[in-house]
Amino acid sequence: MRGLTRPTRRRFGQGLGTALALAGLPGILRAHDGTHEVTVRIERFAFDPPEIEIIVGDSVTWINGDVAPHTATALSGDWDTGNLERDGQGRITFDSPGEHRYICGFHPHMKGTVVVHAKTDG
Ligand SMILES: [Cu+2]
Repeated sequence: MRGLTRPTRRRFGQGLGTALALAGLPGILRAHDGTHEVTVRIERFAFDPPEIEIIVGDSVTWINGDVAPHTATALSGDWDTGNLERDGQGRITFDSPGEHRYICGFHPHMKGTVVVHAKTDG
């Protein structure tokens, strides 16, 4: 950092702030080693199971067993698996506690919930 001009330093600071803000969003970060993986099947235009509970740091993989394409898309807009063709998989890692309701982007009547619990001590 030594020797940087002031405008350069300010730009660097802004960039870092943006990166940290993105890192704080659930679902943006990739899975860490040693965390749990949970699978949600998509069958007959439904998420199975429709509600799951996980711990911070866990990942959820959606697998589409239908011929029709589906997505798992957070109502908050924070995360989205993107289009999943038949047998396609989409994986999201949850890095902060909260309740995430989601739908299929193609079929909004398909609803699911991911409840992310904080890590407990011990
Ligand atoms: Cu769908």
